[in-house]
Amino acid sequence: MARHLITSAIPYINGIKHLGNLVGSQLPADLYARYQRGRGNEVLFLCATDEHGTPAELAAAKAGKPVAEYCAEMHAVQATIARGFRLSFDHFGRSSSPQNHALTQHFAGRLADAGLIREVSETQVYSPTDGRFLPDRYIEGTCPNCGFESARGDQCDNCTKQLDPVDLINPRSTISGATDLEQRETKHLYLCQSQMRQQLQDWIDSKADWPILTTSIAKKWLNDGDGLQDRGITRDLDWGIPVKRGDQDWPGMEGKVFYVWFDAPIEYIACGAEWAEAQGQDAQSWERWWRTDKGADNVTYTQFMGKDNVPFHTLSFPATILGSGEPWKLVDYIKSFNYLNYDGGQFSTSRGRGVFMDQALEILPADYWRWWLLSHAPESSDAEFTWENFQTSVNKDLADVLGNFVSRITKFCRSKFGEVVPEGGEIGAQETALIDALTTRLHAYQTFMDDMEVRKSAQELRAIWVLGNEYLQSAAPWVTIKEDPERAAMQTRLGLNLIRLYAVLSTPFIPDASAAMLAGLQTDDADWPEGDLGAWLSALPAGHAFTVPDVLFTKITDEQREDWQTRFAGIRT
Ligand code: B3M
Ligand code: ZN
Repeated sequence: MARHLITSAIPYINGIKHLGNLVGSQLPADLYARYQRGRGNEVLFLCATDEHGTPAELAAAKAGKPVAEYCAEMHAVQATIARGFRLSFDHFGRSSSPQNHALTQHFAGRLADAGLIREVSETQVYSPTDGRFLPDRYIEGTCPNCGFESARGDQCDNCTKQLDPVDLINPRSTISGATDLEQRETKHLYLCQSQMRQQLQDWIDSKADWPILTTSIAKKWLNDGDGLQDRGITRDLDWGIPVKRGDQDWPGMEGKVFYVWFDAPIEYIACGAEWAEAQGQDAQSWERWWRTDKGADNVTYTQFMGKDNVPFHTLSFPATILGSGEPWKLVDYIKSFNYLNYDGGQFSTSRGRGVFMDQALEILPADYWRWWLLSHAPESSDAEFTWENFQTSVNKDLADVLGNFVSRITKFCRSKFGEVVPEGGEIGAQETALIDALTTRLHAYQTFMDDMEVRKSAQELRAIWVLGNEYLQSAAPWVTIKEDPERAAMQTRLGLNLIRLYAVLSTPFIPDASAAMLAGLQTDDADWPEGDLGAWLSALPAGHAFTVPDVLFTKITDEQREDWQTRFAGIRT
């Protein structure tokens, strides 16, 4: 039994994610986790909310809530939606957990001991009224370029010019409106990534099998003089992980917290510790996944993420791990994704454009979305969601091909033989040919799934469904039964067994429909077809009772499509 550690990029806490976020990390990670479990492997699948940083503080302020309370609430909201999409995390943690506090401080201490952290003095805007240094986004003023009066310290939203807070005319604090802002000296910690260039280069070079999308981004930043600059890992914020060196105070760093991108990836590990605690297990149970000196040397670790997150996972986080000098598990494979666009433009969280995860579940069950998103995953290039394409794909693939097959064969059986698997007859040449074709496609499906080729896996699965339909169409038990009832019984028995095959193979994509198929067949034997497929396809024996399942997928009508198109064209309120 192989062991797979799987993580999805951890979504920011500030708001509900859109379908583009979902297909770029959590959903394909879930596909892979479910597949590996299906193959009988041991899986630990972790995700969490990313709760620190300015965006979390700002969102909490906007909601009029203390930030800790806001994060706790939003974590619960995101967890509920994740369950709605059937994301099968073993644990959905929080980067604000005590485990992540301790581990982040631990890593900082190790890096400092290794001489990989230096202190840098900077001048920064201080607000005496607010009693704190202000991050760029907490300062507004008039844009020196276009005169827009609410330009932010980092950028003018009107003319898009990148700004430095000192450029702003009449700067003021967005917290209090105070204008008595000062420049003050302050110290920050920098991670000396540049010292680790060679080590990171060698590590990336050893990953010849990684997707081009991943390695090209990593190499661009490695070789692009600026990419591997030393990086500030502390911030002047209230909310975050206090800067400490292990469990010791860090003189000069009082009141500062670690930068969100320093602690967020460490949460992957801390989430393992949270999981163990939630199971009532000791440290050994998570360390065997995360420490190569404690069993993780035989773990395969795969990360899933959107392309914008790749530099942090190929350079910064590995710098933290390697720099610690401790035997933490490094990622073995990074599967990254391009962007999903929405109906002629971009999904946008800030502008509320597109379909958000909660809205999606309000209009259709998870499987409809899972199937479309995964079968159109933005792998080799950006992809686009359109309602027409969604309607076509759901109606054809799910309703016409899979749903129709299940309904036809179960209803036919019920009407001619009753709700039991019929007896009699032996498979012939047509069935042998079908089993051969299925075997070939099954192997292709497994290879694509092993390689995380998401779209190709979906195509292969669909082709497997199609084989069943074609067989049913040409075997035509409703005709056969007139002259050769035994043969019709055999055809029907095989058809019912094919439903079980489809349920098992489709679980990673459409878990609810798969469960409904197995429930209809009144079996919970969902073992993956290993070995002789012909034998596997006779596991539901003659005489086994079943019930005709409810319609698996209802078609999307033109009216529904138009209605949704209009409803989601505007701005989410
Ligand atoms: N929260 C960005 C994102 O959700 C960031 C990922 C962190 S992964 C450690 O895309
Ligand atoms: Zn401007």
